[in-house]
Amino acid sequence: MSRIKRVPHCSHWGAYTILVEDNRIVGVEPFEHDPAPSPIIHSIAEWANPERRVPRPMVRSGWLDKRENSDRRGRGREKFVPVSWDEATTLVADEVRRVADTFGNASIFAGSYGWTNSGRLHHASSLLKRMLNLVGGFTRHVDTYSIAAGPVILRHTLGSDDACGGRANTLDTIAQHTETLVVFGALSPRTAQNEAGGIGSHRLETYLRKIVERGVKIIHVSPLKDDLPDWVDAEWWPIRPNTDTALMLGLAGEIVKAGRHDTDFLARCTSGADRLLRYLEGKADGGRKDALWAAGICGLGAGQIAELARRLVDTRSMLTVSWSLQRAHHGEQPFWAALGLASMIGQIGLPGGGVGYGYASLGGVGAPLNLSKSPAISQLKRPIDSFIPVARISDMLLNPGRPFSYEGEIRSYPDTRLVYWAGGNPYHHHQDLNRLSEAWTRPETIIVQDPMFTATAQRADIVLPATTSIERNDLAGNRRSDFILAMKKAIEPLGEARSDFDIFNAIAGKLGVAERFNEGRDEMGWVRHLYEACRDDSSKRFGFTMPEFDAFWESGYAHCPVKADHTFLADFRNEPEEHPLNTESGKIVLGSETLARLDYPDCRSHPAWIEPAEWLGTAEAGQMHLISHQPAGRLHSQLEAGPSSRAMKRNGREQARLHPDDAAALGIVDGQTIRIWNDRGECLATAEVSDEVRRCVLVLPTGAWFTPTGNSGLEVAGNPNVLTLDIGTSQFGQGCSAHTCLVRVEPCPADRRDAFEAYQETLAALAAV
Ligand SMILES: Nc1nc2c(c(=O)[nH]1)N[C@H]1C(S)=C(S)[C@@H](COP(=O)(O)OP(=O)(O)OC[C@H]3O[C@@H](n4cnc5c(=O)[nH]c(N)nc54)[C@H](O)[C@@H]3O)O[C@H]1N2
Ligand SMILES: Nc1nc2c(c(=O)[nH]1)N[C@H]1C(S)=C(S)[C@@H](COP(=O)(O)OP(=O)(O)OC[C@H]3O[C@@H](n4cnc5c(=O)[nH]c(N)nc54)[C@H](O)[C@@H]3O)O[C@H]1N2
Ligand SMILES: [Mo]
Repeated sequence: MSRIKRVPHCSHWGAYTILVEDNRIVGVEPFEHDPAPSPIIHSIAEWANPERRVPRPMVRSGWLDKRENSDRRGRGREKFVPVSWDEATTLVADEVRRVADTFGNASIFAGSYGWTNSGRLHHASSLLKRMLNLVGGFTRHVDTYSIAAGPVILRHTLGSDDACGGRANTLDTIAQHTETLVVFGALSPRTAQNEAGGIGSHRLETYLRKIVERGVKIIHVSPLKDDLPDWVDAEWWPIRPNTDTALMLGLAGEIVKAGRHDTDFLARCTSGADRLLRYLEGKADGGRKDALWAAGICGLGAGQIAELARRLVDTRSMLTVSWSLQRAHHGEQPFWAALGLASMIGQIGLPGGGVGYGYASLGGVGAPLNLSKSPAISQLKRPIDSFIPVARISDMLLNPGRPFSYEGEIRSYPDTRLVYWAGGNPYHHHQDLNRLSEAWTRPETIIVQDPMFTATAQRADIVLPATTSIERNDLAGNRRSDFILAMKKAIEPLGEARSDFDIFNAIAGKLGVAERFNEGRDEMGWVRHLYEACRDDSSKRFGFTMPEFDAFWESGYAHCPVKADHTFLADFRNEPEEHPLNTESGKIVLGSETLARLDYPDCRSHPAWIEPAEWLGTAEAGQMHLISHQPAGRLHSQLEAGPSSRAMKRNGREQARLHPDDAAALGIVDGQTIRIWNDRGECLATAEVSDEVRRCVLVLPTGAWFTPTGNSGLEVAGNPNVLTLDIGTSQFGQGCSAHTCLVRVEPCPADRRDAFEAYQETLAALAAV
């Protein structure tokens, strides 16, 4: 008779106990200390479904024959040939050596962006970088798809990116002190489900309930009403996408026009305020920036804007800005303009006042700050300094040697010969996937290491099957989580899959650096070692005792030392000279000497409204603004076939939300298949007609597995990245501009539907190795 085993585990969406019987997952129970567990925990059994897994190491047939001289357009078309692990790791090691010796290590691109699993030992891209740093290095990436424009501009204007990395005012102080809360974007349990590296307790709703109980006045600025839960009593301002900068500057200008800006705060704590004031007063480029000016751009009422401007200075006011706002063309501006507005109000550094970024974008932003070290395996020292801004991958592959600018410097793209991706899915995350497909034909060799046979893995030359986290031991934790959590092995590896650590250790062996890679530790040796480093740190620096390793491993969790009730920049506000910021002036930069010198038209010397490349202000009749936000029932493309993800689909496709008036005008009814297209691509989705969406806006979540069909390339699963725009936010930040995108929509023409079935056959043939 078999017995049910209880196995503590954790993922980016939280901790849970896996119930296992005979190597099968028979249930999942939420973590006892989690007040609001994520439904995604009930999808994890899908990892054990062999249908979407890479069964064994495989090599594309054309590459096996001709290596670097293969026809690279065979990627995603030719059959894969199974090989042994020994053969696969030899091929990989030989390729690393060949490219490094012939072209130099910068020709190896191992940025390998992606969320992988929450385990801190088997963190695929960290291990890849650790291995390659032992053999001469690689070209990496800087910043993330989540945030790039934002942290770049904040590092320059606040001296660090703490304000968008979860180190601004904690939500408990906002719940206690704020009187007027302006939410730009979302404060949503949808996104707060996840935290990079795991989360113990989901507390957003607890704080939101306190905010609601205290009767805080909430203004919600977003094209989508359900970016706030429906039980939060807020005034919804359905703004035109990508125009928040104008609203912020209009509010600031209105405050200045009334002479109510905090001149004392501006003088003591900011530099270059004159540049911004001149612009707001219309002395720089003609027009005064006030409520009327903003209303015309944002599609809101001038009266409500003027009234809010008064409220912001009359009450304790806090601005929260979602990360999504900077994932758009000129994404630096809303982050900087919010800082400009908060400086005019003058409440930065007061409890419940000022500005913060990314609340609820991840579950730990706004939670009490985790003070001690969080577990991480070292990537070791970098022998070379070659990088690209993360979202410039297609630009890099298409334009070797071409110069690019970033943070005020000019560098050039390397000549990429080898791409190694472990734990990320560019055919999920990158914009303009048809352009990426062209760029993908450029490197000589592409290696992908993933448990799943993703669109990216299907387009590789060498595919290495990694285990999922439930097939090995690890630990989770990060600087925004109040717990370190055990991730114990629940089931045996599927097929021939091996852990990321074992795969890289084997390749390191073939490259002659295994001892330095593994430092003599095996899996459990490392798990223990990473935990002990955190335990030591919390005891030495904070006198906080975490349990011994064995007790932690047995119970599945350990508390970390945290600081609640945190007010960002309180010390700086009180004594700016004693606590200078790491900026050009030591103060908050509202007018930048550096940017004045650089003289970029797309990132000027003060926060400014600069029209995005695509927006409703210049749209033709019938064009709609596409918002491709984060999917509710999964993390990105992960567990896309799991029950929590499938529950969000209709007719097997992602749902695209649009306003009833737009639907009526376009002849679309709820539940109908629609075709969405622009010059870059086309996809299908199921229409969901809803009055929670602003007019002329279409909301289609990311994460559907990229499924292009036959010759037309029509994408049939509903992946918005066939439509999105692949340009940098500006020459300064070079972030991704996913949220800047115009599309057209129509009921799906009948002939397009058959393409779906045809493609299913192609896929089945490809997988049959
Ligand atoms: N249009 C549009 N596009 C966007 C965004 C948007 O708002 N709009 N958002 C962007 C953002 S913020 C982000 S962060 C990115 C996310 O982009 P990604 O992080 O690339 O997306 P994931 O689907 O999480 O990809 C993780 C991959 O790791 C694999 N994996 C999981 N566990 C393991 C493991 O243990 N080992 C290995 N080797 N692999 C593993 C998974 O199977 C999956 O293929 O998408 C970006 N793309
Ligand atoms: N369930 C789930 N949660 C996730 C993820 C996931 O894949 N699934 N991914 C995680 C990751 S990697 C990240 S980086 C975060 C991202 O966190 P966010 O960037 O905060 O999330 P998004 O869903 O992209 O955007 C939030 C909302 O911003 C609004 N918005 C978009 N453009 C504009 C605009 O121009 N103006 C205004 N005012 N609002 C706008 C949209 O209505 C959208 O719903 O989410 C994390 N959380
Ligand atoms: Mo992200």
